[in-house]
Amino acid sequence: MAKLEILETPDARLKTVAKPVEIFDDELSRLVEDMIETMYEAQGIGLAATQVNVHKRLLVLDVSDNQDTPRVYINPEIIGSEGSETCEEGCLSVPGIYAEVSRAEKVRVAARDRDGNPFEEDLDGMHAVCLQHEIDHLNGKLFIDYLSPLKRRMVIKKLEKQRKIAGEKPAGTVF
Ligand code: GNR
Ligand code: NI
Repeated sequence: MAKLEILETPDARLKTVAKPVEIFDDELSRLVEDMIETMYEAQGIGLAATQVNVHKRLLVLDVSDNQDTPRVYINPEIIGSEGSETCEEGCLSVPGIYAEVSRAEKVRVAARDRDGNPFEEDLDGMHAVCLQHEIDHLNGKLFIDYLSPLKRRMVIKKLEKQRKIAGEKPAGTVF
């Protein structure tokens, strides 16, 4: 198993629209396992292939309390939705930023599992929020794209500042 590198905004590769998975083979299974491991290591509740620079329609998530129930969605499609709900979101590709986003409250999703078998599910709560967030990644979209232009500029400024601080040597360190 291998931990994968997670792309961070403003990396243009995060804007790539992912292509459907056509071949369900061992290579895909390995990618699924690596994505699950990467999600847990990064302490995320979801991860889209786009975030690890693989532009295939595949995502993993785990919204369970004990982080012991990974779920895999390949070629996911939202085939029904109802209601709307606002939730504070974060993203491994937008570190340190949290903002309220409004999405469908309940969704019905059609997808395939890692063996290529189709399934459908009705989701709500955090499961529905996370699935919609991950499908956005597959379409090249980030949660900050929903913010007003002003708020988004503030977020980008904050990210630049965070990055500058992270790149500085800690005070007193002699190299
Ligand atoms: O870890 C994550 N937490 C989260 C919180 C609220 C709404 C969505 C998410 S997904 C995010 C992991 C991530 O960036 N997935 O793409
Ligand atoms: Ni994300």
